[in-house]
Amino acid sequence: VSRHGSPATGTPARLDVNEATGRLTPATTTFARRLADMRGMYRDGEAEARLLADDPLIYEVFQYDVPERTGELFVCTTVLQPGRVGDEYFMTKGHFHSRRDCAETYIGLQGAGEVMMMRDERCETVALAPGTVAYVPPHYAHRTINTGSSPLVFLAVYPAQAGHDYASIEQTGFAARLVDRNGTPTLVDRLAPLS
Ligand code: M6P
Ligand code: ZN
Repeated sequence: VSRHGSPATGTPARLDVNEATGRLTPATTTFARRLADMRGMYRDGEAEARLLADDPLIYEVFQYDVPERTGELFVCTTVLQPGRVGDEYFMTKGHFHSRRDCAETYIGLQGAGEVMMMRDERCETVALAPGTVAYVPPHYAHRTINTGSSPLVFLAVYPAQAGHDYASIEQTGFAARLVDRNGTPTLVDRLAPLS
């Protein structure tokens, strides 16, 4: 899946967000990640294997591309489905920015979830919902997690030169996980035993 489509020309634009679907128009890049696209990222391998038979859609991204130069801003929406792999909530892959000095802002539009952020192997979460803004400072890896029962939709804005560094998240993951413990989203260590 191509991460970037054709860049818009950098002229004034109006973008529309469909409140029901989260779809951004116009979007020059759209991509979807299914469970098979993030194999090994959830703790419960048996639950993952069971779900892979249907390979559920986890999330879609609708992005308005701009030239990848300093000063430009990417704008995109993400629609993250509700669900769990074992006791672990559906989540995005998560990434650092290739340019570590680039921040990001998430604006909640629908649903309820958390943004997990990590620096130096320490994780914290910030709630994301309609009417809230989560600020991801430079140098923090970030991932969103849907803790609700409907799609989590949010708008992201980030510097065009930021880039996505997935490698370290694919190798060692985040230091913490967000799991359902008797109906309550609970932050546990990455290696905590399955409940
Ligand atoms: C947000 C932004 C995007 C990111 C997307 C999905 O919309 O941070 O840059 O691509 O979430 O997250 P990921 O790239 O980690 O799969
Ligand atoms: Zn980012």
